[in-house]
Amino acid sequence: MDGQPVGSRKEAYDRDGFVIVREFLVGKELTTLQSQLDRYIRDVVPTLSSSSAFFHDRSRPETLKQLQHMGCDAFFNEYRAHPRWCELATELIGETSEAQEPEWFSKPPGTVHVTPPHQDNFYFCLRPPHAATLWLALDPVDEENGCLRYVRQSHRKGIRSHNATQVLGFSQGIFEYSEADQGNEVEVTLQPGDLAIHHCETIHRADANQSLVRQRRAFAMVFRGQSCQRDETAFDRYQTSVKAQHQELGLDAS
Ligand SMILES: O=C(O)CCC(=O)C(=O)O
Repeated sequence: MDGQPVGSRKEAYDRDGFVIVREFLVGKELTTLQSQLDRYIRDVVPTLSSSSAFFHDRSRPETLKQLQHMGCDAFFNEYRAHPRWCELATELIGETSEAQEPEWFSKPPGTVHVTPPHQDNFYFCLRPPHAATLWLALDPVDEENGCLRYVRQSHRKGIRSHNATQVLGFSQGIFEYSEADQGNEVEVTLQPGDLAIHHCETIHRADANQSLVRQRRAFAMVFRGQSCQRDETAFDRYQTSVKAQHQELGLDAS
């Protein structure tokens, strides 16, 4: 996707279920975040349980593909309150919003790792669905290395049925992903420091990284509006399916 959407950011987000903010982080702010991520991966990841750091192959550190629960680290816990992120999330969600624990996503070159079509709120179970994911590119991201693909306006049509996948980190996906969904996909091409923001009910997916040399890394924070409540029954159901997947894959319980 090239250029800014027509209209204000909030209008585009409400209409399409996503919006792109180019050069959201530049210069020292971007390099500081990148060097803190390097530190975290070097010093903290080796101490984490297998449910906080996902690898394609744990014996090969270069195959690290996803980090969650990053609030265990002082820098990343404080980063949740970063004013520019909080102000943008509050503007788009339309109410005061708070960041959850930061996450990191990677599709290391030479691995086959697709992101199945899904809606984040199938996982979060928030009512009303006043939440958004802010996804910051750390590398140039395009079709070759597995850019995000959003289904335009899918956030207005409710939660679709999801089924268990074999993909660690994305335990549930939409199996009935139609040609119409594919026809409404928007490919999100980004440069490092560009930000893609999606509503928690926007369907999105990504292909595997086809390149054998290019990285495809991103840092993300989910923001929840203050009016959101978690539907605990639905969330328990989801957690049970995640635990079953982790057990099947031989990961630590948590
Ligand atoms: O980076 C990816 O491929 C997936 C990210 C994602 O699904 C999300 O942040 O909601």
